[in-house]
Amino acid sequence: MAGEGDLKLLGMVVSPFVVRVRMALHLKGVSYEYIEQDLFNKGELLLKYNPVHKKVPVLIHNGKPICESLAIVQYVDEALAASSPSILPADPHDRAVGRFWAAYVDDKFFPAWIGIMRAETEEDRAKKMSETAAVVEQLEAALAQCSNGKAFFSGDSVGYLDIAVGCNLFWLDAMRKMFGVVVIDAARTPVLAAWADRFKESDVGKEVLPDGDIAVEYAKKIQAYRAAAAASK
Ligand SMILES: N[C@@H](CCC(=O)N[C@@H](CS)C(=O)NCC(=O)O)C(=O)O
Repeated sequence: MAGEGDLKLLGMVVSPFVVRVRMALHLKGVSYEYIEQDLFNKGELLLKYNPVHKKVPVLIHNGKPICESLAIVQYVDEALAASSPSILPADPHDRAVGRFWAAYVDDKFFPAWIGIMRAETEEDRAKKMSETAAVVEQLEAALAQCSNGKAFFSGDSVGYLDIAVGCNLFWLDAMRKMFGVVVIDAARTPVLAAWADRFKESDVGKEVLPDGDIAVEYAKKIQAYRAAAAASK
């Protein structure tokens, strides 16, 4: 692993945004200190280095913070381990298309699957599932557009859009275990489903993607916390 000065990552183990950054650091082969944050009781470091949003991830490079996972991934790509292959595509149009779809993932896909997770009735969950299915169909089209028939969004190997989407996959596994729902359905979106299997089997998938069970445990803790808060009202 390459040394790049003092590099710290403020994170939370089940945050897909943090996982995304860990994937970028792994792809670049960069070593760093990981500091887990308690988001129910935010610590001094997080408040100091991300005073605007007070959210993880925050990468601190030689004392200077970078916030927002997609901005961090780009920073990691541009500023660290220059001799490692790039995460973002080299071609400016491909980069712009990658950024467009990464923004779509965060603006549409993440809120869609979180909606399934947070649904309070089966009826609501079914409604959120069908909203999410429409978003997933767009991602299937994005994969066809970006991959040119190759194994990953970025071509023959994992890159920017692969980690932008792939960091969410362990939560989809958790929801399958918790509610029996299949968000990336091989019957509706076969190309994306095959990509998801390949991504999980890739080096970065195996080394960095958390196990779905960790997300199940976390979701149960949140449910208990919300139930206790509602009962004490
Ligand atoms: N757009 C941000 C999202 C980061 C985010 O939502 N982080 C969550 C954890 S998954 C967080 O820190 N939440 C704390 C809070 O909302 O107070 C990014 O891409 O980094």
